[in-house]
Amino acid sequence: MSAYEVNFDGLVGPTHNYAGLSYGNVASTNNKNVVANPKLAALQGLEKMKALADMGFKQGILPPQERPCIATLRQLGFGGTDQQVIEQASKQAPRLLANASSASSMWVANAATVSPSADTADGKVHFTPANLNNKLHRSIEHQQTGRALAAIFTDPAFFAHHPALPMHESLGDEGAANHNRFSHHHGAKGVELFVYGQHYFSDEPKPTQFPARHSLEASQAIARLHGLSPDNSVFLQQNPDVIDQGVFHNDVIAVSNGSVFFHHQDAFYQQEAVFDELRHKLATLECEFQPIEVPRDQVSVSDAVQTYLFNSQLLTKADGKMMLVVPSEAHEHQGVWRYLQELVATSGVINEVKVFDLRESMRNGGGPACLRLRVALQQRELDAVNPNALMNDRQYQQLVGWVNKHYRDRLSEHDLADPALLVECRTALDELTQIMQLGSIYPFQRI
Ligand code: SUG
Repeated sequence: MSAYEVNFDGLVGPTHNYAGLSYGNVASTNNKNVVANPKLAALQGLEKMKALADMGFKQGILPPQERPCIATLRQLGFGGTDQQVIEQASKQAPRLLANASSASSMWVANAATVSPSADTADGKVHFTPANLNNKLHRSIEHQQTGRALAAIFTDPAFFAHHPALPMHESLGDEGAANHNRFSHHHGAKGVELFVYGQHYFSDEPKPTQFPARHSLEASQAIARLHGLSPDNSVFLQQNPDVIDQGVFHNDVIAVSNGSVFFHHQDAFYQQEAVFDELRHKLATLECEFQPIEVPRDQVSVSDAVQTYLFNSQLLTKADGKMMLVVPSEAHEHQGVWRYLQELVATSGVINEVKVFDLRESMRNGGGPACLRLRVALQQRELDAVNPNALMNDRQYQQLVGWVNKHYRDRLSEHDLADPALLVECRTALDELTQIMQLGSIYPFQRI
């Protein structure tokens, strides 16, 4: 039976802005207070989804969340009407309001970890929303993420949904951005590679400047919950030095597809032993591990962070060759672009590069790979997915019209105090639940 990798992209929400909320994410810090264009951001994302769908790749859509998150602000003691909650928060605690207003759920590579049915003990696709506990604005995403996933992957015969892990640094979980899967083809049993920033309960090295958001303890818990076995799970530590240089998620420095692992020479700590383990476990599945290592003298870690070369999507085309989807920043950098030209000419595996302008998301540290959650599905599982969450001409036209109707083309941190923004967001999401047939996944009162 056929199987596919479906890339579900996060639809950018109406409150997309630059508030500098993510310490350790260089782009987020550097672009604090830049005026954002939510409409353009959402349209850039939709354009990527549509272009990939048109090329024949299976493409899904994940809805944004309600922001500002009134429930969070109420939990923090702001009361009265929703408008009064925003007014008080903007006067008394504008940084809390900024955290409650972020559209960060767009980066769905952090939404959850997904294990395909070929890998799990019960033969179901398993989902665990990431707790994202390292950043306040992201720690409030997981419940709504769980509701959205459950509204799209509904059938319990095929899909198993877990709650997020407990909210503590020792169990910090950033989801699929730190998760790679290797397999012969998308439907075959694979080996799942969990990359973590720190082994919390240990004396192993840790970054000294920026936080290690993701722990080994979290990765091991997810592997247990998803029913993976020691034969098909492997754990690898990120190099703490690269975290300190701005590699806050592993997908900023590595990307996998099939049996290929495209990664930077400095990405990992004690790489060799773990690569041997991967090679060995894959060999038992008759799959040959193919690492492609980018040397630091061709692309520095700083170039990788600046251009997001590795935050690319590596996709298998109909002819079996692979295409790398990169952001325009990688095209504009001479050295990185030279490297890519050489790669395409010589690698034999990756023979095409496709460039997308995702500047609005990139300014917050989110490239092509951050915007998508990979879900490998067998045909019967794909048939069970809510069809309105899949991209096609009709959904594209509807969503472009929806964005143009509801989104602002200018948003600064100052604008977050405007109570009209909440009404706009709710009106937009109310209409979106109908376009995507999501049922009542949003907790707010219908307008
Ligand atoms: O978690 N940025 C996100 C970017 C996430 C990128 N995802 C992956 N690498 N998979 C983050 O740091 C910035 C929001 C702000 O500053 O307003 C932000 O949350």
